[in-house]
Parts: sequence; structure tokens; C-alpha cells
Amino acid sequence: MLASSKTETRNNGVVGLFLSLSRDIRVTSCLLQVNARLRPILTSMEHRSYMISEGGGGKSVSILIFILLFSIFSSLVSSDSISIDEPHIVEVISPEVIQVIPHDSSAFTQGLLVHNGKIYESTGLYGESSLRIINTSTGVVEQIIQLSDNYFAEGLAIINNTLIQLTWKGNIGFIYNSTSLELLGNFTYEGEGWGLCSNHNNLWFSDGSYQLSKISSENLSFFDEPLTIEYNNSPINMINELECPFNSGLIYANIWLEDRIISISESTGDVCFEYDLTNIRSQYENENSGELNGIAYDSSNSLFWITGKNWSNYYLVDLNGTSQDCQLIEQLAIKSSTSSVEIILVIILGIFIMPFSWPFFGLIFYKLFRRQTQHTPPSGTIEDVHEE
Ligand SMILES: [Ca+2]
Repeated sequence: MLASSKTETRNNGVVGLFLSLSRDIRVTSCLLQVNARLRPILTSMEHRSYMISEGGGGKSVSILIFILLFSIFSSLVSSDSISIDEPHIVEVISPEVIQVIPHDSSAFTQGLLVHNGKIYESTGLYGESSLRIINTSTGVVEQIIQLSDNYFAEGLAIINNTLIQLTWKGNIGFIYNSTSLELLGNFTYEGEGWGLCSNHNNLWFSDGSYQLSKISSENLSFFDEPLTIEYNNSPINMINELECPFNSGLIYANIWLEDRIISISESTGDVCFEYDLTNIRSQYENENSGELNGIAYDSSNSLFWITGKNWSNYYLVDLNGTSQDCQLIEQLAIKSSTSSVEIILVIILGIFIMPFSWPFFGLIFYKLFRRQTQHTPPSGTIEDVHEE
């Protein structure tokens, strides 16, 4: 049988190649043993029938493997579901100013919110920190309390009728009655306090990093896992003042030292939209104005009041993206992630399975060419093969 094979090797280069490959990977004798199995000596007709039935089974399996792999690779090449090379690009929006009211330009704004038709503002700097209530029609400060000189006030949020005000490096937050601004108590936390917002279910807390921490509204305790904020699939740092409108599924934040606001999905941390407010500075503000640092959602008109450190005015603007937009972005992110996994799996599949399928393909072609060139089927036993 081996002699017959050697003849075919000389007569046909393709067959020779496959046989050479088979010998190189030391599979030939194994395959022959599998095909020969322990059977009695066959007649010519029996052997031909046996070859067809045995070869047909192996060929079918090999063809199925080939079709499977070909289908997977073809689908990957042609599929439009692969979006890994197309990362989401955050849409940048420049909102129009709807209304302007004056702002105390000595106020170093660190936190802003709207409650019961009033603007509540937290201002910073040592020796100048305050908590104040502002008339939304006139911009006049109606109530104000000063903090101790030891504290640099930061973010501000409200839970029911209770105000929560952070301090920068004091590791302490203050709790006030929202009507009288009476100090009711305090709580402590680790690290720096920057921004704070409440969505009525919980609070979000920023510390100037690329992550937000969730705080329980019931006992002001921190949850374990922070939310990482990603802009175009990369973490974005210096998250500062926050606003999280009730039931929106979104967190609005401004970036320290920049006149822009981003809207973030509460569930994934993905940035949905960026609002570019640089035109407001150039059109309305002056050289003494610091960076934008106040965002307050007004539920009475579904718009936002914004201002900044030592700004001249508050501005009413429309920052309404929708949580559906964020869900769409999340789906794209999941799709992209899934595609990445698919590609990796198929590459692994190709690396590990394709080489093992080579002997099957070799055997198929070997048998096809052998049947075409073989006129007298060999006969013998398994022992004959080993002797050769
Ligand atoms: Ca706010």
C-alpha cells in the first residue's frame, strides 16, 4: 500500500504534497490504522465498497468543518455588526441662551440647584464660603449664611427638604433645613469633596477624578463601586459640579477649568452629549469671570440654569438630551464589545482548529485522487501495513 502511495506521489504533485504533509505531521500510520481497523481480508469489490463508505463519512465531517469555518470567517468579513473600528463619537451641542438674570460676581460658585422655584447656591474660598437662596426672576440673593473660615464650600444637593453641602478638603458635609438654612447636622467622608447631586433615590459625588461615587440618600453612606465616566470610550478626568434631574437616568457634569457640560448615563457612565458653552463667555462674560461651575435643573420648564465662578449672570439654557439617546449609545457599546469577543473567539478557533483539520483535508484529497488512479484495490491485513 505504501508502495502504491509512493507511485502516486511521483505522478501527482498535489497528492504528493498532501502525503508529504501527512508524513511530516506523523499522522499517516495512525490514519491508516483507523481506516484499516481489524477486518478480515477483503475482496476487490468489498474493499472498493468499504473505501467508499468509510471515506464518505470522514469526508462529510471534514466538509462540514470547512463549511463551518468558512461561514464564520465570511460572516465576519461581510457583517455590518462589527463596529469595533467605529467608536461612538460624542455629539457636541451649542445651546442657545433663553433667559439671563444677574449673578453676584463676587460669588465663587461651586454648587447650584433649583428647589421650589428658587436657586440655591454654594460658594467657595476660605473665609468667603456661603450658602444662599436666589430669586429666579431677579437674581437677588434672598437669604445667605456664611461658613466658618476653616471650610471651603463645594457641591450642593437636596434630599426632600434637606440641603447637603460638601467641603473641599474638610472631609465633612453639612446638612441644612432648605427653608431656614438652619444647620441640622453633618457627616464625614474620605478624600476631597467636589460636586454633588441628588436624583431623589441617591446622591452622586465627585472628587475631581474620572469616577463618581454613589451615596445612599437614607444614611449618607457610600456604595462600594464607583461609576467610571468614559468619553468616546476613554475615561474623562476632572469631573466637577453635578446635576441629576429626577427620573432622567442622566448625570450632568462640568469639567474643571472648561466651559463645557457633559451628560452621562447613570447606568454605564458613558458620556452621551457635550454642551459647548464657550460662546456664552465670549458674548456675555468678562475677563474677571472664572470657569463655568454651576448647573441647576428647573423642573418647572425642563430647562437648566447655569453660571460660573464670579460670573456676571445666570443663563437659562436647554440641555435636554434624552435617556433613550444614552440607551442607544449603550447598545452600540455592547454591540462593539460583543463583536470584539466574537473576533477573538474566531481567531482562537482558527488557530487551534484549522491545523487539526489539515489531515482531514489531506485525507479527502488523497482518497479522491487515489480512487481515480487506483485500478486494483490492495488487499491485506493490518499486519501487512506495519511490515511495509
Ligand atoms: Ca448642581
